Amino acid sequence: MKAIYNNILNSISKGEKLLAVLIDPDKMAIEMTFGFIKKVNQSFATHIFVGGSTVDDEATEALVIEIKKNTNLPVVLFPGDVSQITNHADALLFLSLISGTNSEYLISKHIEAVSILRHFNLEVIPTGYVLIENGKQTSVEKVTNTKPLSIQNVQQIVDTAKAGELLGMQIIYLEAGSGAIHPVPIEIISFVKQELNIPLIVGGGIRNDKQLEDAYNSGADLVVIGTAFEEDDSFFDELINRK
Ligand code: 1GP
Repeated sequence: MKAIYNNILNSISKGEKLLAVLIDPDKMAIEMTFGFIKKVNQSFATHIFVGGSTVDDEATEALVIEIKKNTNLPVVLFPGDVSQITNHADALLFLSLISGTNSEYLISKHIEAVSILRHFNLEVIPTGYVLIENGKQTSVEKVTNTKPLSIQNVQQIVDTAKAGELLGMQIIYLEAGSGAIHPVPIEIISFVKQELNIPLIVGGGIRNDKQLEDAYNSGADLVVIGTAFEEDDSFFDELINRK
C-alpha cells in the first residue's frame, strides 16, 4: 500500500518533475473549490497537498472530500496538526521537523496520531521536514517554536537532511515556509540532492516559472506551490503553457 510513494519513485526514474499545488483549508472556501480545482486539473500539477499551520477542526476533511469529487490527482495531507488527518485523502506526509529540537514536532504529535491512523487506510509517508531561513519569520516557525537552519551553514542543512534519510525517512522536504521572501537557494537544493538517495521536495516562496525551473534544475523532484496560486490564479496560465 505504497501507491503514491511508488508513483513518485517511478516518475523520478523516468526523469519527470512533479508539482504539488498546496491548498490551505483556512484560505479556501468550499464554494471556491470547484473552480480552483478545474484550473489545477488543466495545469501540469501532479499532486494536490492539503494542510495549513492553523486550521479549524473538520475544515480539512470537508475540503478534501470536495477536492476528491473534482479531480483524479492524488490528494496528500500536509498537516500542521493531528486534527488535519482525514481518511478521505490518499496519503499523509508524516512530517518530523528534524531541523528543530521541539520534541512535539519531532515525535510527540506522531504518537498522538497513531490512535487515529490505526483505524485508517491512509498511505503514510515518513518525511524529514527541514525548515530553512528565508528572510522573514514564517508561520511554521511561530507555530512550532523552532528556528530555521541558517542558509550560511550549508553543511548543517545537508547533514540534517542526510540524518533524516539514515533514520529511515522516505522523503526530505526542504521548506522555506509559506510566503517566504526567498525560496530555498539553488545551491542548497543542489548540495542536499547530491547527498540523498531518497526523493527531495522543495517548497516555500516559489512565485514564478523561473524559480520553479531553478528548483527543478538544481535537484528538486517535487516542488510545492501554494501562495502564488492563492494570490493570483493567472499563475496557472503560465503552467498550462508549459504542459
Ligand atoms: C508551504 O512549501 C509550502 O509550506 C508552499 O509555500 O505558499 O510560499 O508557495 P508557498
